[in-house]
Amino acid sequence: MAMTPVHVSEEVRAALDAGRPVVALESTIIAHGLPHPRNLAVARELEGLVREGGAVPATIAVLDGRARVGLDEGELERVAADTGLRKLGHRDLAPALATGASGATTVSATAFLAERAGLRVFATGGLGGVHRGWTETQDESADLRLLARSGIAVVCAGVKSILDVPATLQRLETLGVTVLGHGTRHFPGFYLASSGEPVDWTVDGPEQVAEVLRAQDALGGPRSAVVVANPVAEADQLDPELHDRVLARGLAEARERGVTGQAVTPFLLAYLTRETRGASLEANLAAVRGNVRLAARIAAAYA
Ligand code: PSU
Ligand code: MN
Repeated sequence: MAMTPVHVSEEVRAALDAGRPVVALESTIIAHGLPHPRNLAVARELEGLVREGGAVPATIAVLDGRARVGLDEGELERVAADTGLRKLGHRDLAPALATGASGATTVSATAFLAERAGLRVFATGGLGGVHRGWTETQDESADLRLLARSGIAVVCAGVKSILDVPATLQRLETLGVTVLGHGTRHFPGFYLASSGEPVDWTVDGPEQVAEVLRAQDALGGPRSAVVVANPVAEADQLDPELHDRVLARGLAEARERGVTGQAVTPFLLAYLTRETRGASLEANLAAVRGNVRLAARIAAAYA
């Protein structure tokens, strides 16, 4: 291919060349994880939070067969408004590029493209992982395998609580992905401050995370991600009792309706938003904002 398939925006390119901090943001959360039209406001807000933290935002998506690292306002609007946008994991990138397709990138595709572009820090809401009922469906997000091979720090509120959290933590251990609890000894629970599961390592503040990244750089060896698990504030979390009750119903409904594959995660997120009358959405947004703020400070400390 003559043209480079990964197009880095001018602003992001300039920041990278000057060694200034840049934070990657994914687009699936915008296109498929949040309700329209709130999603556009959120996409803009997240970019603004990165800037306030002294870093340059690089939202990543594939538009008309070109992978884009750093979107302009019109492109961001397209990601939020185009209902025909596909959901692209890492494995979908080549066919999307080859066929001129457009799509939002999941954690796996975003982490891959971010690393290709030379970024080190990435913020999202919650990672994908091992789904409940895995023994029957074999549904495990491609996020985990890709993170095991990407030298990127991903700041998240743990993994989505719709998943089997202990099984996902076990997979991360097997895959050799470093997991740090930021200011917590427990793995966060996405909508909830804690999943109840312990973490092996606790770090405090962006400077300490940057130290871990520098130590990883110095060690060399196979690249793998550092998951920075940053809990939502308890004041902003979803009521745990409501969470458990609505999630149990949502999981049952997904099964009854035969929702499978890529549709499972968006279905459950939308179900929770509807059935908690927006409370889960607010908790999700609070978590993402916190992650984006922390990611900007980590990128700045590392730069
Ligand atoms: N975090 C959120 N909302 C989301 C996601 C993450 O707060 O919608 C997306 C991410 O893009 C993640 C994807 O990669 O959900 C996981 O989808 P799946 O389980 O199909 O791999
Ligand atoms: Mn899946």
